[in-house]
Amino acid sequence: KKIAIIGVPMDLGQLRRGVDMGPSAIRYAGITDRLEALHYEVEDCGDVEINKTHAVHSENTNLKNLKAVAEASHKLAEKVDNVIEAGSFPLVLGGDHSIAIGTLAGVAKHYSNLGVIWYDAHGDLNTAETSPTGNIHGMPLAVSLGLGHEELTGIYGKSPKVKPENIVIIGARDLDEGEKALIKEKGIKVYTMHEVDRLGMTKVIEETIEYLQEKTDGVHLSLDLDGLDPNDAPGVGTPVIGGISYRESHLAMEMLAESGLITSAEFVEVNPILDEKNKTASVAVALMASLFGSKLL
Ligand code: DIR
Ligand code: MN
Ligand code: MN
Ligand code: MN
Repeated sequence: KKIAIIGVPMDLGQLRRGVDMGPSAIRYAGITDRLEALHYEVEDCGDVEINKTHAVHSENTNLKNLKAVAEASHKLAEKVDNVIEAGSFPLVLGGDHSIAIGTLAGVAKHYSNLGVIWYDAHGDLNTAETSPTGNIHGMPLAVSLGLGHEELTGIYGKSPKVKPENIVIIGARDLDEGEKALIKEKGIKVYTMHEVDRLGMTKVIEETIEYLQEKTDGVHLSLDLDGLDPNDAPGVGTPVIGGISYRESHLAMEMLAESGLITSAEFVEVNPILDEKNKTASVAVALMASLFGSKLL
């Protein structure tokens, strides 16, 4: 039972500075100690280097900081690949959600039918054509489906990295028009907040496990802290009211832990500058502990 922590101090996938300090904030909140207390062998691999001097606007595209994001994604993919190769569970700490492009590229090399649980207020299914912002953190799931700029879809091997029928989005409540169209076109399974309210988190996770269990050979959890309600996770760049509660999120992590389904994970968008006394990083650490089997009794 080995876990490898990989920090990604990336803030170029969106416009609010400070999310690059997410990995530090999560380490400060005690992630290594929490996981070691659960009897895991934890290796902190340090941070992927982000070249901020490449953070310039590319020509012929509205994608902000494309070069820097692509370069970091490649480095992260390589790191994740090596960690899995060495027999460890990759636990990636963000950084903005653009890093999922690299994480999924590295993970996808090891599975022929990778499943993805996307826990987020947003769909992250925009492309350069549909994005209202040009921010790449709103695009990583589309990129992993093979949609978007080839400098991103082409990172680290085959594209697509994941099939639409192997994706489950949980917590969505701010979907852009192009994202809604893509969800319908591809038949992607989405539990918006409507379904979370209506079914309850127990049913949502039971159905998610049943949906992915048979057809996948590995499942990646990509958890954007803005999936949670801003009252519980205020330190995020794009908060959306009416989100998943702290307890519902723990329940989800606990059920996923019991299922043994998850083979890699990332926790992203923790911005300590926007936070209240490192509350959001602490919530992230608590959720990671639940994901790795921590119980109340
Ligand atoms: C928005 C925000 N849909 C965009 N996306 C965010 O810029 O594409 N994703 N915040 O987590
Ligand atoms: Mn996101
Ligand atoms: Mn989000
Ligand atoms: Mn939006």
